[in-house]
Amino acid sequence: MNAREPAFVPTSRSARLRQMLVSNELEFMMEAHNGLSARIVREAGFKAIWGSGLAISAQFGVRDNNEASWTQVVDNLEFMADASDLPILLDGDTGYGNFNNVRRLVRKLEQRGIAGVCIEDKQFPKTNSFINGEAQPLADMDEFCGKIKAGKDSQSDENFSIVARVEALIAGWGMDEALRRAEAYRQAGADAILIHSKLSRPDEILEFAREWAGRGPLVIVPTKYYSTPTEVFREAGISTVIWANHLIRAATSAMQAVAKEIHSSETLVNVEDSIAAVNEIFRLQDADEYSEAEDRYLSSASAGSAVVLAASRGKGLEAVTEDRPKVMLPIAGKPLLRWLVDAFKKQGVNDITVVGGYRADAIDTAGIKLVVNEQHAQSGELASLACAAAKLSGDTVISYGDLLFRSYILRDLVESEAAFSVVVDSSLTEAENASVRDFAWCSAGDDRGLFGNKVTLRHVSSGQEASSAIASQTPHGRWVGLLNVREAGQPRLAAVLSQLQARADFATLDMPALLNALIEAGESIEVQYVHGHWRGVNDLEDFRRAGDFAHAQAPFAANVAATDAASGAAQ
Ligand code: SPV
Ligand code: MG
Repeated sequence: MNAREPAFVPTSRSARLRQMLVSNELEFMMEAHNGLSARIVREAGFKAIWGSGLAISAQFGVRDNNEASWTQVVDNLEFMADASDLPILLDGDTGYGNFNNVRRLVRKLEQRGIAGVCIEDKQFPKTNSFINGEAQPLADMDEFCGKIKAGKDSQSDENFSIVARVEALIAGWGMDEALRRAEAYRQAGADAILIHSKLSRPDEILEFAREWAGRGPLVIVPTKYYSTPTEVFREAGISTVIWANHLIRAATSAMQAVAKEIHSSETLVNVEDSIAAVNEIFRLQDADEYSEAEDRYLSSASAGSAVVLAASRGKGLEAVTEDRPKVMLPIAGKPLLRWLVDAFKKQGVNDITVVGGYRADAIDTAGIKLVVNEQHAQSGELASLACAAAKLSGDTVISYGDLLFRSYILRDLVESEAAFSVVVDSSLTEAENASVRDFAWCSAGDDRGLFGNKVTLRHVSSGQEASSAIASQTPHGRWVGLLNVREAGQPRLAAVLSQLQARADFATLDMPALLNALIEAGESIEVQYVHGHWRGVNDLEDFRRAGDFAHAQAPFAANVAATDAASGAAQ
């Protein structure tokens, strides 16, 4: 072959295993014993996996004496084959019975995508070769040849490999017997011979290889003669080296050390930095692929996502927010954020990202993803929103973090088909003081459902603007802090947000600035009017009243009258 031509890599696993066996290069196989270790073997760069009988038994916590049934082994192999696209050579012990068991085993292995099986010339049930190997009876040679023939005759994939393992050296029957058996197995159709030794030096393996003289591929397992330089195997013309049990042993010592440490110290703090991060486990499980598939296949079923802005301490609430952000203030027995998250979940909005800032460490609400606006002290709502830019896809509700509302408000909002829609409270048209923002001017006032008119947003008062022409007119209500963006609106939202991000004063901008920029960019923002039925928590008085409101939202609340009070609701 031309040295510059890349080696042809066959696509099927069985063809790849066969190529490894027959190639003139020294090849290597690494033990794996479950799906996770199979994936780790692939990532380390190995070309094939040894499905070790010892390691698979050990991970089940049973002995290497065929205590795990062969179907349990095959089920385990299925996880390994799913987790890694490498060829797997199963250590099939003695073939789990006579020729007939081997036939069925080969068919089942082919069905599960296993590339080959190694069978050893001992008797069922076997014992690991390193446990009193001399005492173990060998199989009758002719009977074992029948098993090899039966296996080869029952494979439907021509590349499926059967490796015959010669135990004569282990059992103390001598070199001549080992060679006699190996030749018989080759003639019976074995694709390779595994010659096993329990000596700490490679001498008998090397002698065997010399006598064998390249009659067929030779596979070795240097567990006991591990200190032999690999170059020696290469020079001896060995086809494949199996590193047979090193991952189960590595896992065992790591688990023993960590279990012992946690037990004695009664804390996790000493081990956290020296073990795989939970995210590393997720990566090995390919969790990202699941999320992508969810986006692809579940988008219509899922009710979208939410981004909750929760970075602020809360002006006027300093007395109660020393150790927590405003969203973690307790309202009627649970944090404000919990009420909000529960409200989202009730509408099937389960993918909830909260942007924290001030005392984000105190946000420990279950069922959310937390991102942190590290610049919260010097920046405003849009800077916080930008921290969650990656979450702005699909149907998304953007919400202030300090809201309580009746459930129909969110239900109606998420059901809106408009690319952009907001909730405006028409009961609030007068500010208690000039600094209050979020007043909304719309294309028409609230007709309280009489005419079913479509109303759009024209302007929302922002904390930044000095005064605007429209602000001299009475507003139509107050934006409550809920914006629904449909998937179709996301690219436009992203475009407007990035224009604003280019501005020097971006750090000071609030959500109304975004709504106004969308309107200026020609977007239509649908208005859903409500009349009360929500509360914002902006000062101690709001905080006090929010408790009554929240109590009334709880199931079977007695205090229903409190729910209708809308005055003072403010963001
Ligand atoms: C195994 O890995 O289960 C083997 C190799 O059979 S050995 O344990 O070295 O015999
Ligand atoms: Mg074994």
